Amino acid sequence: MKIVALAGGVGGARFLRGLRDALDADPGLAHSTLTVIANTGDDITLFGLRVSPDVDTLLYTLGGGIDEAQGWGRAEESFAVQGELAAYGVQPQWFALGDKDFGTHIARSLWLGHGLTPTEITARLAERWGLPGRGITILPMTDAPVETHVVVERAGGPEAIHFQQWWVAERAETRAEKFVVAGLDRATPAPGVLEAIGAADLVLLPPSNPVVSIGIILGVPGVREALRGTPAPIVGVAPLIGGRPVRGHADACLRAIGVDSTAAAVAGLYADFLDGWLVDPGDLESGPYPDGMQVIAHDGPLLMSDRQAAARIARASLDLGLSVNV
Ligand code: FO1
Repeated sequence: MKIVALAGGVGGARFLRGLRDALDADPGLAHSTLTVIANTGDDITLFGLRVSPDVDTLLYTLGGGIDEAQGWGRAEESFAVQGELAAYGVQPQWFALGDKDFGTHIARSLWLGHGLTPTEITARLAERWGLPGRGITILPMTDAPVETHVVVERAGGPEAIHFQQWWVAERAETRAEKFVVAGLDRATPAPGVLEAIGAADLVLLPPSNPVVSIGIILGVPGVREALRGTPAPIVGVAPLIGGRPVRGHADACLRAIGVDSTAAAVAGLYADFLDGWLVDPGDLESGPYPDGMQVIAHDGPLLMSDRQAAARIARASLDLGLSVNV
C-alpha cells in the first residue's frame, strides 16, 4: 500500500513510528510505503542557522535518534555550544539546541547556502537516518520559506511573534489572537506532494495539532483540493481526549480560531475531505460529528503512552481506512 500522512511534531512523529511498526508486523502490509508531508511553519532561524523542528522531530523519531522522554531533540544530548553562545551573550536562549542537533542545523544551512531545496535537503538528512530503506519518505509541505507567527495581545496593542517564541518562551500562555503564516499564500506544494496524495491508497492524519501543524499544511495552496480529489480513503486520529490535548497546546490554538476543543469540532475542520475519524472511547458520544463521516472509538485509551500503544492506535486507523467506504 502507498500511505500518505500529513504530520507535525511530536504526536505526529510518534504515531508514524507506530504506523511503521504496525505495517512491519503485518506480512500483507510490510512492503507498504509511507510518504510524510511535514509541516514547516514551525521553522525558525537561530544563530544564523535554519531550524526545522517538525521535520527534525520526524527524522529523529523515525530514525531512532529522538530524545524519547522529551519527544524532540536528540537522545544523549549535550549543550556545550549553546553554553558558549550564552557566555557571549548571544540570544535567544529560550530554545534549547543540543550539540548533536546543531549538526542537523549546520548541514541544512550549509546546503541551503549551496542552493539545495528543502526537499533535497530533507532527502539527504533522511538518508543518514536510514528512512528510504524503511520505505519512508519525508517531504516538506513546501520549499517556500514560510513561518507561523502568532498575533498576541500586549499592553501596547497587538504584536506578532514567532510561533516558537509563543509556544516555547511563553508556553502558549499568552492569549493568541490569530495565526499568520508569512509566505503561505504564495507557497506551492513541494515536488511530489500533490502526486503522492493523488496516488495514495490511504491518507492518514495523525493526532497532530489541527491548527498550527495540520492546519498549516492544509493552507498550502492546492493541498486541500488534492485531498478532496483523491480516490484514497482519508482517516484521522483525534488529537484531543475528553477535550484536552495529550501534550502541547492544541486547546489554546483552537481557542484562537474560535473552535471548541472537542474531537467532534476538530473533525469539523476536516469535514470537506475526511472519511473516517478515530476517537477516544469517552469521546464517541461527544458529537455531533459531520454527516457521512465514519467515527469509531479506539478499543482502549487514545493515548500513545508507549511505542506499542502508538502501534495499536496506528493499526486501528489503518483498519478504519481499509474498511471505510468512500
Ligand atoms: N520545545 C520546547 O518546549 N523547548 C525547547 O527548548 C525546544 C527546543 C527545540 C529544539 C529543536 C527542535 O526540533 C524542537 C524543539 N522544541 C522545543 C520543540 C518544538 O518547539 C516543537 O516540537 C514544535 O515546534 C511544535 O510541534
